[in-house]
Amino acid sequence: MSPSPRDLQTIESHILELQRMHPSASGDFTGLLNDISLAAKIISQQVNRAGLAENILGATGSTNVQGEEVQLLDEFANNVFIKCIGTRGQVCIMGSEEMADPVLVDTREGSGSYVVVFDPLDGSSNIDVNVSVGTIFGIWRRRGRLDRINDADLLQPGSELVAAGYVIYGSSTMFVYTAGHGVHGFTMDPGIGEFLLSHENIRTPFSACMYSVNEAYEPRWSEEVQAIVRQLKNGRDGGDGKGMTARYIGSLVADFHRNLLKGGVFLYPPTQDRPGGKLRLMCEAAPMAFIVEAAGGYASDGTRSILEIEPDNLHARVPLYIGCRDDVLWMEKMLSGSNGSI
Ligand code: P6P
Repeated sequence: MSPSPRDLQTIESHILELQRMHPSASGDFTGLLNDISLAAKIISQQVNRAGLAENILGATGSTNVQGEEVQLLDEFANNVFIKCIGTRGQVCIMGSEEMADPVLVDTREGSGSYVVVFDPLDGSSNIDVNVSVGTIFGIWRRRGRLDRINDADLLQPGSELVAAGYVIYGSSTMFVYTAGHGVHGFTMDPGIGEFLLSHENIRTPFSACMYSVNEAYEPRWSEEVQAIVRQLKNGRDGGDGKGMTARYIGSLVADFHRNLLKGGVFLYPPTQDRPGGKLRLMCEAAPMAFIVEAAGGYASDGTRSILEIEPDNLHARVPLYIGCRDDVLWMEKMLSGSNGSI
């Protein structure tokens, strides 16, 4: 059966359609999203060769601002992102999970309307064992037309995002994004090197059938979190006794993507040694919260919506409960007595 015209929609044409919805658009946003999809194609090509290519696998021997061992592919992905989005004039600040400080792209008055914060290769410790990894990005609009860029432009809450997305480098490479008009997924056709629309207007189920959490940390959780996970397994107290199944990959993009499509909840609660949680607000939690809410889900730090949180620094960390709306709201209620802390 010949594919319908819709079947052959590339990400570029999809983004252009979005631009047509805003007649006054300058085309900068369209260009930026296309630059990000170009970066994704380049990173995908290297990730898919990781086992074969010389000096692609393994660690660089350095650690990043997070104190994590930097993989060679982390560094590659970070450089690709900076080259693809930092040289076209749409961006005024870039923040990366791999870099301690933000990169100011241009301080001239009136240039660079957008701020991009990204995790170039999330879950990269899984690369050497061929487990899916991903890229996460959030796009904010510059707040003021100032002659100097400042923290007010960079440190914005998720509620101010204009777009967010992720790329999952898995059995296939998928680019998933929202610009506030639904969540749409594009699958890479390696034969033509294009992302083609494959999952239009993704909606996540209201209730979850699976939960994702690293249960090795159970002894270090609060009693409230321990009670939540017990009830995720066995069914909510007073409910039908039907519990959920467990799925945990240890790569946020992979766990999030599966839960988004199938209906699940992902938890990264605070622990005694990590009272603020592990995941980064600006380059992980906020973009994923923006996406899941656009798909009908919800994301919380245990006390409030992730999208409400004003970051106090680029690398601020938060506890994260994200996925099907009914289950995350229930978890927030269960935690309300503990105000989410340990
Ligand atoms: P843990 C990867 O390092 C990451 O940032 C996320 O992709 C993932 O969800 C989480 O950390 C896994 O953390 O402590 O379970 O290994």
